[in-house]
Amino acid sequence: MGSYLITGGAGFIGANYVRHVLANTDHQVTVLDKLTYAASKASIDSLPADRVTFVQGDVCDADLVDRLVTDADVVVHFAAESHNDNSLNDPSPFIRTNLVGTYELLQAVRKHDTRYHHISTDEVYGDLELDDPERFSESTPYNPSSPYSASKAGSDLLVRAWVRSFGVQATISNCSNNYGPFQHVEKFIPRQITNLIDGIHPKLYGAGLNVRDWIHVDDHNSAVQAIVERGVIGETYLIGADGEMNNKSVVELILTLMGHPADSYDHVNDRPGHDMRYAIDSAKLRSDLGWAPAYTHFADGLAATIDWYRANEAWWRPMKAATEAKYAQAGQ
Ligand code: NAD
Ligand code: TDX
Repeated sequence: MGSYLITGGAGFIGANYVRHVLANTDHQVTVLDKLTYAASKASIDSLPADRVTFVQGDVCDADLVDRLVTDADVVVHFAAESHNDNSLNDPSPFIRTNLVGTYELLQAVRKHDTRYHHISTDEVYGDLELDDPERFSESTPYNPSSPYSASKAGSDLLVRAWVRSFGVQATISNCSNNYGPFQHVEKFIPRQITNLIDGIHPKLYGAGLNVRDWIHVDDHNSAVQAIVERGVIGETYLIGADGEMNNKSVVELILTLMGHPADSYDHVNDRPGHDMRYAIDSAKLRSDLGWAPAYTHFADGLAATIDWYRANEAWWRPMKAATEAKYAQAGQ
């Protein structure tokens, strides 16, 4: 039995990861989360108190981070400012949390020689043309487009430098777009599902031809666990489930699954600098660590996600009005 420190465990992927660790290991978990607007304490409130300790705090708080890392065998760092649209309106919390927060964690795991896994995104690689035959791989050069992706790219590079210069016991994963339960309604898929529940048309940025490579959050987390347990120190692993689809097709599928005509959506203002396409080649993860996704049919995972939002309105309702008010200001 070991002790995991999971940062950002009250956010979307982190909360699902805490559940994954509880269900699949006998480890104790401490969650460190600032409880920003993106968090929902309710996502982890019902978990067993004898296995999960919650600490409200900031990853930029060096003393707190050092104290929590002292007691941890493994640190998995999910905490971040995560939404591209917000990073275009105000980059400052992205620079602070994503860069300074990662720096503080690296200093602490360096001091205590603690195993560290860094959660990152495929957006660090920039974007691909729609007809590019290549996908992102571990050797693709970094080329981030937005303040969010630039801050994540910088945090990845800090990890690589701390491995090389200080021998920190770290691994990095870069994953594609996640969907599933407990995702904030600002994000594309839950925004459209909850809009339809509220009788509002889905909102497509621009022409909707941008492609994302969708993966169910449980598959992301099973890959993270494989890397934590069996990954080679100093290595980067790309996580993806061959789920490329353009935004228009995703909206049409949501509309169909929810019993509406497939064309009843609105086009709204495009995102400035909008990345065209992300696509992950996860061959290294599959061959080196024997990982494979459990969700191989996007429509099935999406239908289950729609059911979850229908059944858990009490979870997302408190965030919905403020989120839509912010989008309305941007004409989105
Ligand atoms: P999220 O926005 O849902 O959750 C982020 C969590 O971090 C929140 O609970 C928030 O309160 C917490 N947090 C923010 N600033 C903090 C700080 N200074 N100190 C402590 N806690 C803080 O994000 P998510 O979608 O769950 O993403 C988690 C991680 O996965 C991020 O690192 C993100 O870059 C990465 N990622 C996300 C996706 C995706 O599709 N959502 C894909 C690939 C990688
Ligand atoms: O209402 C919308 N309409 C729309 O067309 C919203 C919210 C988004 N979009 C488009 C923009 C993107 O092309 O849908 C796509 C997905 O948008 P987001 O959910 O905002 O995700 P994205 O910007 O692709 O980034 C996500 O995946 C990578 C996560 O938010 C990041 O944290 C992760 O790193």
